[in-house]
Amino acid sequence: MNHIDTFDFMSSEQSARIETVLQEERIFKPSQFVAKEATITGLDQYQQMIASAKADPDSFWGKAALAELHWFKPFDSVLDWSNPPFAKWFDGGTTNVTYNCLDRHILNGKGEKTAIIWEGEPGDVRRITYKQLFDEVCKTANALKDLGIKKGDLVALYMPMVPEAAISMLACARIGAPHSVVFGGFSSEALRDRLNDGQAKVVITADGGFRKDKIISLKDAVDSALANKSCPSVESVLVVKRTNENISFVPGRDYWWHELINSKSNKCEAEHMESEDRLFVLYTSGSTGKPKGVVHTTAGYNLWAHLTFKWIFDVQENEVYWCTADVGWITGHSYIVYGPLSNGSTTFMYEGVPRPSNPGAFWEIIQKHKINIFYTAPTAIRAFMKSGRGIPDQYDLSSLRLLGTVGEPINPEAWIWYREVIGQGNCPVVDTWWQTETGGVMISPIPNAVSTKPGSATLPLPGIEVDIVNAAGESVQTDQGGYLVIKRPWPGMMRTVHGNSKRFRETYWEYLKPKNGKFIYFAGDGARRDNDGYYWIMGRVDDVINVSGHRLGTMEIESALVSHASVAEAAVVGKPDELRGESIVAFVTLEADKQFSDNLLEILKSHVVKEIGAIARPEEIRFTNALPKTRSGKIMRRLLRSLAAGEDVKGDTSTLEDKNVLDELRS
Ligand code: 7RM
Repeated sequence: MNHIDTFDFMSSEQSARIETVLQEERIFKPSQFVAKEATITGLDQYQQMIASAKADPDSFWGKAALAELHWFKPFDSVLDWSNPPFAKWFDGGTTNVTYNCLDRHILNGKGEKTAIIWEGEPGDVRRITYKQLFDEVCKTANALKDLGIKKGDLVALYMPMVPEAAISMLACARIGAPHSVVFGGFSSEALRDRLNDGQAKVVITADGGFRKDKIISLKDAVDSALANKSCPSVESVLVVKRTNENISFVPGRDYWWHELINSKSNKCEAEHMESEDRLFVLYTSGSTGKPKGVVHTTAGYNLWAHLTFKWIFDVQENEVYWCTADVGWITGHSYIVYGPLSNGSTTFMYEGVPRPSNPGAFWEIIQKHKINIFYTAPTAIRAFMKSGRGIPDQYDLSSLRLLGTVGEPINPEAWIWYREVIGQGNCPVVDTWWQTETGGVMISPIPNAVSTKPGSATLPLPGIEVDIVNAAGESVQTDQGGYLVIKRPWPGMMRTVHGNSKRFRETYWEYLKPKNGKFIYFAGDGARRDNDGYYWIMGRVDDVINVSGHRLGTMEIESALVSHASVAEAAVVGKPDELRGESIVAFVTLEADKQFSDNLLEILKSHVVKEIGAIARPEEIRFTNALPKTRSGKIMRRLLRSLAAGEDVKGDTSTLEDKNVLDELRS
C-alpha cells in the first residue's frame, strides 16, 4: 500500500489496519427497516441539514436549542468564541437539565411512561415511570440540600449500576451541584485522587455491587479513601443498600439512602441554571500526568446529548433502548441517562456484564425485554464472536432494529458478524466515534440517510467540521493517515480541565499549530479519509492505551509501578490484543538491591490493581536491566511497542543512547 503516506506516529498495527480497511469495499445502503417516524428521513434531508449548519452555524444551533430544550429564560447569543479555546454557548439563557429530562415529559402527559427498566445481576427487575423518577429525584435533591449541598458544590458518585446512580446524577443536576461519577472498578486510591482534585463534599455509594461472580466492596473502598482525613473536603457519605454486605458506619458522616431519602418531600423546584454552569466533571486519562477532570456545562451538553441520541438512535415511542456501558464512563452519562431521558425514551439499565459462566446473558435480556436498539463495544462483540453463534442463535432477537458500537475501532469482521448474527442481516450498524471530551457522538452514520462501510465511522454529524491534518495543521490528501481534528466549536465540547485551564489549552488546542493561528481541536486519534469522505479511525496516537474500550494513560500505570519500593523505572506500552483491542505490557527495572522473581511479578501486578483498579492490571511485566532511551533521556516507546508486539524493531534507532539495551530486551 505504497500510496499511503504513513506518519511516524503510526505503529505497524495501525498501518496494518489501514491496509485491511482499504481492502474493505462492502457498502450497505440505508435500510428501509429503520424507524417508522424517523427524525432524519433520508439522504436529502440529511444533506440539507449539513448544508444549513455549514452556511450559518449560529442559526442552526440556535434553532435546535430553542426547539429541543426548555428555557426558563431564552439565551442572548448562540456562540461566544471571542476568547478561544474557551467557548460560551447560549449565553444569557437559563435552563435545567432535569426539567428537560423529567418535568416536560410529565407535563406532556407521559408521566406513566417507563423511563428506566433495570435488571440487576441476580435477575431482579425494576420499572420506573417518568413520574416515579421525578419523585425520587426530587426527594434525593432535598436530601442533598439537607446535607448542606448548595449550587456549585461537587458531589461524587461511586456506585454500582443501580437506578439510584441515575437518580443521584439527576438530583445533583436538579439543584445545580455538579456531579463527578467515579467508575466503581477504580481502586480506593484512584477514588481518593478524584475526590481531592474535585473537592467533593458528599460521596454517594452502596454497601456493595455485583460484578461478574463477585461482590465489590464499594463502601470499604470509600472508607479507605477517606481514612486518616485524607479527603478533608468530604463531609458526608450516602449509602444505598444493595448487597446487604456488612459495612462499617461512621456516625455523623455516613447515612443510609433509604433512611434519609424516603421521608423527604417530592417537591423540589428545578434550579434555574445558567447555560455555562457546570453540569459535571468526569475524569479521563491522557498522555501526561494524572487523569484530567473534563468539565461539561449545562445547556450545550444537554443539547448535544439530546440531538445526537435523537439523530442516531431515533428511538420510537414504544421502543426500548439499551446501552451496555457503565454510568461511570461518558457513554453512560450521555447515552444511558441524559440523551435518552431528555428525549423521553425508555432506557434499559443492566447491572451485570457478560461473563463466561453466563455467555447468553445479553441475548436473554434482549429477548426478555424486547430491546429494539442495542449499543455496545467492539470488545464485547469480539468476545461473543469467539464463543460462537450457537449461543445468540438460541434466543429470539427479532425485536432488534438498530445496532451501535462505541469505544474503539471495530474490525470489519466483527462489524459483519454483529450485523449478520445479532442483527440477522436487517439492522443497520452505527459505528459512533466520540470521546469524553466531545460530550456526545461526532462521527457516525445516520441510519436512514448514510450508507455504511464495515470498519468506518462514516461521516461527521451536521454542524461538525472534521479534518485530517499533518503536524503543521494542514489538511492531508485522501487516503493519507494524519491527525483527526475538529475545526469548529460544537455545543457538547468540554469547556476546560477542572482546575487547570492551561492543561486544557495545551493538550487539545495547541498540540497542533496551524500557521493561520486558528484554534483546532486535536482529539488524540489518528485517522484517514477515503474517496467518499468516509472516516476510518486508527486509534490513539498519544500515550493512551485502549483496553476493552477503557482509556488508560501509560504514565498513570508507570507511576503506579514506580510507587512500589522494588521498582526503579517503568515504561508501559499497549500490545495488540485480539479480544481487548490492546493489552498492557510493562517494562520494569528494579532497585539495585532487588531481585527479579515470578513472585515479584505478581506483587507488582496486584500493586497496579491497588493503585488504579483491575482494569489497569498489566497483562505482562518484563524485567530488564535498562530501558531504551534517547540521548536526552526519553524512553523510546516506539521500540518497546514493537518488542511487546513481538515484531522486529524497524525504523530509526540512531538516537538510542545504548544499543546494547535493545539486544538485551530482544533476548
Ligand atoms: C466514547 C468513548 C475515547 C477514545 C477515542 C478513540 C476511541 C471511541 C471509537 C473509538 C474508533 C470508534 N470515550 N474510540 N469510539 N475509536 N472508533 N467508534 O469511548 O473518552 O473513553 O475514549 O476511544 O481512541 O479517542 S473515551
